[in-house]
Amino acid sequence: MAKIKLIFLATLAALWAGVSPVLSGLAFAATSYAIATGNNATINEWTVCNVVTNATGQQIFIPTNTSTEWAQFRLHYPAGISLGTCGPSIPSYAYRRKITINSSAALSSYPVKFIIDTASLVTSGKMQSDCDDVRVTDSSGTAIDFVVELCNNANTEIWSEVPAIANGTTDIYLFYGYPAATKAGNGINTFSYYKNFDDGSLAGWTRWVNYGGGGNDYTSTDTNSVISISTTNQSPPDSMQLYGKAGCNTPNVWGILTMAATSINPPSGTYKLEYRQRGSGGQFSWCSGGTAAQNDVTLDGTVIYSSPLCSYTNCNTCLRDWETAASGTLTFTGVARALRFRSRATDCEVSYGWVDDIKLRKYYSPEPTTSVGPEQTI
Ligand SMILES: [Ca+2]
Ligand SMILES: [Ca+2]
Ligand SMILES: [Ca+2]
Repeated sequence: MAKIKLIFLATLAALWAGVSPVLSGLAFAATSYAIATGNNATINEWTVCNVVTNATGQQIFIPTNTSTEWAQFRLHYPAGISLGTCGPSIPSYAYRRKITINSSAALSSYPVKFIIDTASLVTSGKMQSDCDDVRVTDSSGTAIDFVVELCNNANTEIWSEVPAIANGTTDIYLFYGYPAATKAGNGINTFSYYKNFDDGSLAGWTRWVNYGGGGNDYTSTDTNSVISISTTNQSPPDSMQLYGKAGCNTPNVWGILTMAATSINPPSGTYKLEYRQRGSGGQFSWCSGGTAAQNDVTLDGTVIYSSPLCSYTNCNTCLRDWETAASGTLTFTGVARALRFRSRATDCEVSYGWVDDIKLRKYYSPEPTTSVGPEQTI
């Protein structure tokens, strides 16, 4: 019995290490109790709140989300201690998670990304299979712009344009669990430029042909040059397809097929371009001797990203499968610039690929990091 008591005291001491103001005069209450109105939870499991405060609001307990810790708390709940505010709520929503942003600078209207396994949430019936019930708010519950990419996936990316990020930590909240919710949020409101082609439209994009010095298969009417919205064999669906073939009779001359958006003109500042790509380059052509194929991106004619150079000799290793590609740091000064995605090939080679989820976003280095808190039942 004495040994058990010692273990208990040691555990309690460790549990309350650093919170000495409340160690004296503990009065243990019953092992079950209600939470004050407004905390939106019941303390019958260990994912209710992330912070517990005493009667004066002093933080005294930060559960690490282990059943042992919460069991200790339940058994030895001191009088005069109440749960801190768990966080905002949205009517009809069942679940909430706190997303903690860590930043080394104060940033405004800055898009941050966090990753969450929505496939598991869909499987367990907690989230709509199309992620329509996803919402994001700031710490006061005010809705903020967001977009969901790769819904129903183990690595769903949710980008949120946070109005004010502090130098230090900033909390935002993810909500889900409302079967009647309709889709909200979009990339256009979240980023400085966004295109995911999910509307099946190439509006805003024009085909821009460059012979790269004389390639002979790329013309605006050549059937070897294909630009389309494609939904075939793709995940995610609905992306921009670029396809082209270089001439076989003009060796060592690039043919270039380009889709251009010339209206990229965000406020002055530092940015990064990011997008997904699949199957870029490296496809063996029906002619022998194809030597090079490549997709790249230019801004005012300067290459800001290149896929690996591929040919029939390394075709298998060159295949890409919805990898995320990104430019380096980009500077805009309030002048519209020409953004172009190019499919390039030379010497009988074929280059094709798909591009999706194109986003131009504010960029600060080092980028803020995010961590996703445990699910809280509202
Ligand atoms: Ca739905
Ligand atoms: Ca916005
Ligand atoms: Ca898409």
